[in-house]
Amino acid sequence: MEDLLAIAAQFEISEKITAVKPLGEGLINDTYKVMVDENAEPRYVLQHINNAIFQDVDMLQDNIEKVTNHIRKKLIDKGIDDIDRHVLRFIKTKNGKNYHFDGDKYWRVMVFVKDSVTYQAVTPEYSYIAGKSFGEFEAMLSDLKEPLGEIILDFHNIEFRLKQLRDAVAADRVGRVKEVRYYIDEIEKRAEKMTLGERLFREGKLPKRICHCDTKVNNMLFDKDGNVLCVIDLDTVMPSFVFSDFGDFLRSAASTAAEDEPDLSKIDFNMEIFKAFTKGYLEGTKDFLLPVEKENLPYAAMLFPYMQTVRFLADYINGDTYYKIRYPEHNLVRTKAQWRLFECAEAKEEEMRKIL
Ligand code: GN1
Ligand code: MG
Repeated sequence: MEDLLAIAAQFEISEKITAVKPLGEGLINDTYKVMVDENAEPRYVLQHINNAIFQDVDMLQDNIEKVTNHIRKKLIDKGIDDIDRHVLRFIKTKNGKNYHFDGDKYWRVMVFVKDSVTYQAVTPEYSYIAGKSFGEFEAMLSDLKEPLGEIILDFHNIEFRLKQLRDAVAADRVGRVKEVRYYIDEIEKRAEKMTLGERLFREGKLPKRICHCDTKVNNMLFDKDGNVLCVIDLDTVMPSFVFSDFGDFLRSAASTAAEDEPDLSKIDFNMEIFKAFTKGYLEGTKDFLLPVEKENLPYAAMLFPYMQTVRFLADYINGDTYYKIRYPEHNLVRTKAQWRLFECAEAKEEEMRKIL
């Protein structure tokens, strides 16, 4: 175990750090809270950047710096005070860098957002607010002039994700394919339908915009009165279809159970959440959203449980090399849960279109 106190001490932190403790439940990076007073809220957040996944840490941190600076300027222009609660602020190292490399691992530090809470599940009311906030996040970034690097190539490209699954199946590295044949076949039956977005893009009909690309419920900070403070987990901010932010939020928010719920009977796609989130999102994006984007929001709601099934399943077949797992079958359980969610969303496609 590394000396987390010593790592935190590499950053421009003037207070005396008293403790560093685990925080949150991301599947990729390891996150810690940095305490300067045991009886108060944490003051900073320390993160170990998963360098196997984010291989270009310079690009990663530069992207985040461009995004947060851009948003900060907009908020200042709008006269918002308490800026550090409305956009993440990263702390430089004592050498003026935006991350620290300890010879083995990469680390970064940001300010802990005061008096903030995260949720694993939301009500329709909170979904409406979240829809508006993610829409406004995209709107704020729509005039970002500096180009962002594509931090994970083809991150939300479903054709690419299907190819990864097919490669995993062909290699069958750990002999798990026979056990999951049913899911592979069901996925393949929908492959044509679910790759619509990539086709529209090639035909020049669908744009890419700067999106968050990890709009899970727990990537949004709320204050104690239910107002959204800011969006966190900015690693994957990059050009994508707006379907990414819309679909991935509903994948976590509209699901009536966790993404790794073993009891499939508990999983459904909640239309009240869909309705409320869509209303907020359409308000937040009213200045730029094209008809082709709006029309295909029900497709986006199906695409993300579908894509996440493909990703969890590929990782299971590959022998669990990407996502953190807590038990050997974890990626299989996740696959089944996401597939059930996909089927529920698919069954409600018409209803979604009517609501729109
Ligand atoms: C990962 O790091 P975390 O848990 O916020 C993943 C997302 C998946 C999600 C599934 C870089 O996000 O794409 O949707 O797990 N992030 C990356 O829970 O792959
Ligand atoms: Mg996260």
